[in-house]
Parts: sequence; C-alpha cells; structure tokens
Amino acid sequence: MATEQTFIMIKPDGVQRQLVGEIIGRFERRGYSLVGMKMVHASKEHIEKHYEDLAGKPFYPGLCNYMSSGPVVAMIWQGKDVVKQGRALLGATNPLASAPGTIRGDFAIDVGRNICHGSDAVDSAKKEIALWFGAQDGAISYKRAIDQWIYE
Ligand code: DAT
Ligand code: MG
Repeated sequence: MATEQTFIMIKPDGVQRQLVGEIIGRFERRGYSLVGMKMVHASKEHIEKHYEDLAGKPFYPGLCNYMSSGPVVAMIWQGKDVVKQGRALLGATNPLASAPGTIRGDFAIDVGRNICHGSDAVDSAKKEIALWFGAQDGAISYKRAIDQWIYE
C-alpha cells in the first residue's frame, strides 16, 4: 500500500469558523489516514519559513500576519496519491475559481481567507512535515482494519 504523506493545515479562519470537524471529515470519508495532528498558534517567524518561497510577493506580509493571528490545526494525512488528491479536496487557491464540492469552493470567497493549506508536491510535503512536526517522529504508524475495504 502506498505510504505517501501530505501536510494539511486548517488556517486560523477555518478554526474560527468551526470548520475543523468538517475538513477532517472530508479527508476521512475519502479514505485517507490521519497520522499526525496538533493545534498550534504559530509565530510569525515560523509562518515566514513555511511560506519562504512566497517572500517578495505583495501579499506575503499580510499572509504571514493572518496565518500567525490565531491557532491552526496542523495535520499529516497518508494514503495513495494523497498529495495531489489533497489539493483536489481543497480546491483552487482562489476560492472564486474553486469548484463547488471542494473545501474552498464550499466555504470561502477571498483568496486571503481560503480556510486550508495543502502541500503542492511530495518534496514540499516532506519539508513542511519536518518544519511543523520535526524531522524525526512526525507521523504515527498504525494499521487500520478498514484498509482492505479502501485499497484492493
Ligand atoms: P496554495 O495555498 O493553493 O498552495 P500558494 O502557495 O500560491 O497557494 O499561496 C499560498 C497562500 O497565499 C494562499 O493559500 C493564499 C495566499 N495567496 C496566494 N495568492 C494570493 C494573492 N494573489 N493575494 C492574496 N493572497 C494570496
Ligand atoms: Mg502553496
């Protein structure tokens, strides 16, 4: 079975809008495994590191202020093709372009309040999991009885 992992984060607006259960439920119902989770009120420095590739963009300072303004829920999800499928569950970056049925397409309007984050590639997922959970023991390894009904 595939053991690909992705970093999914419920942003401060998602927490404030009480969408934590809704978002976790969507990943669970799809069949993915939750293998790491914590609530963090991240420092601005930590967020700047997370979004370092975007430093220099005009929206970067506002993005870092918003992302460090309140607690987030940081998660590691595991399963077949979960990086790409996680992005599909989230929807397009700008909610106005996100299809209904996606998290952003169902719950968000502005790009600067788009509810959730998902890694965009296997490599960035590894980097982000190490940043948020530490390089050593980020994910919990366990067997699910249901796996035989999700994977053939
Ligand atoms: P994504 O979160 O879909 O991976 P990204 O990595 O390009 O998108 O950008 C990170 C976040 O930055 C995004 O979720 C919301 C914010 N952002 C991106 N483009 C923006 C813009 N044009 N104006 C304001 N915020 C923006
Ligand atoms: Mg991104």
